[in-house]
Amino acid sequence: MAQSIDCLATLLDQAAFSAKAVPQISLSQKLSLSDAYAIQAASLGKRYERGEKPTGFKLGFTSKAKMEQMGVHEIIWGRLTDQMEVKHGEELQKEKFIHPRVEPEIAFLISDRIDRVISMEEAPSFLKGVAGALEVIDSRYENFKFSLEDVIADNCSSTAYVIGEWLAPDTPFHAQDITLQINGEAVQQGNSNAILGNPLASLVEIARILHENGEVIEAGAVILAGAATSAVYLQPGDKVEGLFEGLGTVHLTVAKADD
Ligand code: OOG
Ligand code: MG
Repeated sequence: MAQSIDCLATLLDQAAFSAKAVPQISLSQKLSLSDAYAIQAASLGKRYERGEKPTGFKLGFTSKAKMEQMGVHEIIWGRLTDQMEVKHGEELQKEKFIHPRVEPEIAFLISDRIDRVISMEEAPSFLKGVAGALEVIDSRYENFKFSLEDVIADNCSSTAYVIGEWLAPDTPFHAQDITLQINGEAVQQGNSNAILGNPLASLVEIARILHENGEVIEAGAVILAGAATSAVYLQPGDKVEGLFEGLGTVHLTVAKADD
């Protein structure tokens, strides 16, 4: 018998909480897109009950590199919480995750509540800041494999994020080179225009999708525009740097295995 939305939300929440992978839901039951977003909302509800606070939204599969790496070709969105934010100088404990990967992103800080569709021309007026960022994703599914509906239900693999220094919103972030470096070696290279042609399009897109879903973006929210390159698995002791042309460097350290 098919499991209920709430059972599946508990399954995914527990998988994240205990860092233990579960089989893909789509292998045993059919989910619609609206079921998938309902599971996501219900599983986040469990985090809020434990005291986590929403901090914003993320988009996924906004670049070709990501779509091809994961075999999903539609834009998805997920929810960020304060517990996912890696504070300055904090190390990531790999054992708290299943199989974490890191990817470079552009982040926006929202200045005013957005509760409607906005155009590309007016999008800059909703920005309080822009920054380079690193997102850590950790699919709760075995082997990091999923269908479109599976990954949406799993809050789009969201697990942690680091934001670089917030810069003025008129700092150029379009068509800027991005390099993901691990232990001093460039492991991914891309450009911010790989994100929907311009990362600002991610903001326009999420405003539209959230409006259709009856959700709003609050002032002070963080938006992760989606990775510009493929994601790379993290190992204990890794020193990760996102080098963002015009936006500076974002650092993330994974604790050594014996720390
Ligand atoms: C899903 C999340 C995708 C992005 O930036 O494209 C994403 C995944 O790849 O596990 O965060
Ligand atoms: Mg991402």
